[in-house]
Amino acid sequence: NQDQEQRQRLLAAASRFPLPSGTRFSYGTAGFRADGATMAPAVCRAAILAALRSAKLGGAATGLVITASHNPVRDNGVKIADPDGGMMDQRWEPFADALANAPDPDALLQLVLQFAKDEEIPLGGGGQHMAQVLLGRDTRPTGEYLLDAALQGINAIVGARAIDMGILTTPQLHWMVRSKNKGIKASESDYFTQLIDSFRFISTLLPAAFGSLEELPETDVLEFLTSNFIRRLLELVPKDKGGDELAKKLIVDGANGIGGVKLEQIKTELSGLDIVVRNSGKEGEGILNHMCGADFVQKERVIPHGFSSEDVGVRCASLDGDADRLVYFCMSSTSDNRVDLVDGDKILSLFALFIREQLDIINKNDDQANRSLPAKLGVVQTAYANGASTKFLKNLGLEVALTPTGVKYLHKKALEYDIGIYFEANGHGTVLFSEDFISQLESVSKKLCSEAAVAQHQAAMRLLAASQLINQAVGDALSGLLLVEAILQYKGWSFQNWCELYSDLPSRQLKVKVEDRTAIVTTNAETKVSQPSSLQELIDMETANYTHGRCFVRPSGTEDVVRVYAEASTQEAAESLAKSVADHVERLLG
Ligand code: G16
Repeated sequence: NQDQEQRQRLLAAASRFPLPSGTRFSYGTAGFRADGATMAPAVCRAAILAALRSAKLGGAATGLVITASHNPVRDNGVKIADPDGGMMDQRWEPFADALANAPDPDALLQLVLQFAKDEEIPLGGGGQHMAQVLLGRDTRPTGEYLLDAALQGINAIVGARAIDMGILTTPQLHWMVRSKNKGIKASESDYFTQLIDSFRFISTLLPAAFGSLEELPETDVLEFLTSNFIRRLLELVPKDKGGDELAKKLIVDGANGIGGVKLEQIKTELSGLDIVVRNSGKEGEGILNHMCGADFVQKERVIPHGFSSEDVGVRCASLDGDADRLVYFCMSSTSDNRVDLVDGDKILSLFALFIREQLDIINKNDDQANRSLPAKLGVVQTAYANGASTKFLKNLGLEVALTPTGVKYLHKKALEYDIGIYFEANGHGTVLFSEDFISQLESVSKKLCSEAAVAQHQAAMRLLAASQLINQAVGDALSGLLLVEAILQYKGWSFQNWCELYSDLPSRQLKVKVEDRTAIVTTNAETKVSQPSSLQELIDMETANYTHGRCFVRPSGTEDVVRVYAEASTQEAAESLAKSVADHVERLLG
């Protein structure tokens, strides 16, 4: 019978990928990660979990991406997407941990049966497709082998269907999961169309194209969500308004990962941009994330591999290995190997400025109590946010919230706002527009249209297009890059204008290898150490020696290291503070 078949399938999958003795997986900042060659048991079990999660939620699609993102090429891992496209609900993390570490097939079977009972998950294939999981993977050599482990994990749940979407960026897969569950077309070409159309709309078309607003067709929310409206608008626009003659050069470091590959596919359709991809992942160009990519550039602030003196003065961007992080940089010379960095904090600041500007245009002349579009706009950062950025955002009058590291925390917080902008300094983030706010924006834009309030109407349209462009599921380097470029084009800003929004406080980040990084426990959004108790006293003591000193330590959730972050009034001071605290960490835990 079906119950029997369910048991047998689980036992078979667990026996196929046994957990080697002594192995322990831990669900970290963004799922499981380890040496790729050891990951099959964790991937198979994470896939069982993704299928169970789908079954629990009435068969809504979940997602699983095989990637270790910014980690070295030999590593691999899994990220799990919930039906809304965000990271898996944190309440399931303890089960994910237990499942990944079940010592033998029988223990795994009992764990699943008990969990299914507790969570009232229907098992045994009651419906035709009681669960579906979309699968994606990055370009790592262990990806294909681990895909097989994932397929077997999904097949271990009777009635579950695996849909392999191929080699993708992590945010593409998250976007597909979200779109599929909303009943929107969810292929890669739909993703590209949405990005390209909304980018063109904000950057070049809207400011210039419409002499008469009578030409604008009626809209509704669904049309916006499917992007048809933007398509129709583009059809109305004369072909010569594309702005290609002013194309600006942008060099993109693809980290030798999947992001560069995807950008190559769409770059010729991005009007106003002349994109050159370096570290594109092509044979012979270099190793994934090695001396290149967003993590390298943001942490080391040096010129990535593949760039030369010919690139001095050109605006450059770096993606990470699975293209969910984005930073910008520019080289003023090659003599000292340094770059001027625009990190996630400054991307956030640009987005916040743009959005605030559009809201102000819409609400122009309306008094505080009687705004056309009252909006709760909030920003979310982590302890890594440069102090100067937080000050800048607060000076704009914005509410700034702090969460622990990990998009799963920032995303959740950002959902509390009408427009929630979240970014980690490392370049991972996005802008979330609530559906209720989108509806309001749409009706306001219609009203403004009939009143022929041109500037206000256009501002509303820009925000609607931004909500289309920027990935609503998760941080996405490609959509982030296009929103940055659209805003820079719209504002007529250079890299320098953007850089000068504020000056970063000098900072330094170090990694310390210790025996057991979990010995460090933090509190207050990771700004303080609670264990070992003496460590916080030592950090406070060191920090007190520096003007504008700030320092914290936390165990990484993606690498086997403790991270130390320090800020101070000079670069030397920041380096010295980080170093002295790193020494304490090493002495206490080494
Ligand atoms: C992941 C998470 C990010 C986090 C980063 C570093 O990024 O998605 O939210 O900032 O790890 O985390 P940790 O400091 O705990 O190692 P990615 O790009 O590697 O997936």
